[in-house]
Amino acid sequence: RPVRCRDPIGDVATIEYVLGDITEQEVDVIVNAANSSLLGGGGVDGAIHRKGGPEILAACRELRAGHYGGGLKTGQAVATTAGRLRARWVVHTVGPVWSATEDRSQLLTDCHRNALRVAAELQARTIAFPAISTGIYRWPVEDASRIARAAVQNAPVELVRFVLFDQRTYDAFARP
Ligand code: AR6
Repeated sequence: RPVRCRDPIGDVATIEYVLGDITEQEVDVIVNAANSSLLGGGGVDGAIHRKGGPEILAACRELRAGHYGGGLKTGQAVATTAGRLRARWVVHTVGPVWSATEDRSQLLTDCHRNALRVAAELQARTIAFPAISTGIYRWPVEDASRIARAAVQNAPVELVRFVLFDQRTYDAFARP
């Protein structure tokens, strides 16, 4: 059963935290923690393509054949259909790989802000984010949660939902 927690400091958009699977969410936009190829991968990316079906990959291939011939750069975001998912769109973004020697936090902020901008352009009102970069890209979850929460302040939508896949990640994000 999803656990919900309302963020008391979110001012414009409601910000909530759910322990669960992002592919199940009934929101306008689901954000995918993709890679620059846009052609799929593991983690949440793999789950979105598996459950959303081949229409999403077909749309990604079209992007690669057109404006995104060189792939999607880290921090940028682009929308496709959500295929068979309950959401209307998937917004793909590429998180930075964690680095112990270089501060890449602006790129993690950019992921969130650019995904929100694309969502607003689509006139989406509700959006769900996974914990971008905290899996295969190894970003420490406490630090990633601080950056992600700050990045969605004053979001141009009605609802921002962070969907966290395990208890430890949920606890980091939902902490007051
Ligand atoms: N719902 C919500 N969160 C999930 C789900 C799900 N169904 N599945 C995994 N997570 P990751 P990254 C969590 O690795 O670190 C891919 O191969 C997961 O537990 O998916 O940004 C891409 O193609 C973790 O908390 O994304 C890239 O190559 C969070 O989602 C690379 O991984 C992010 O983990 C991107 O790595």
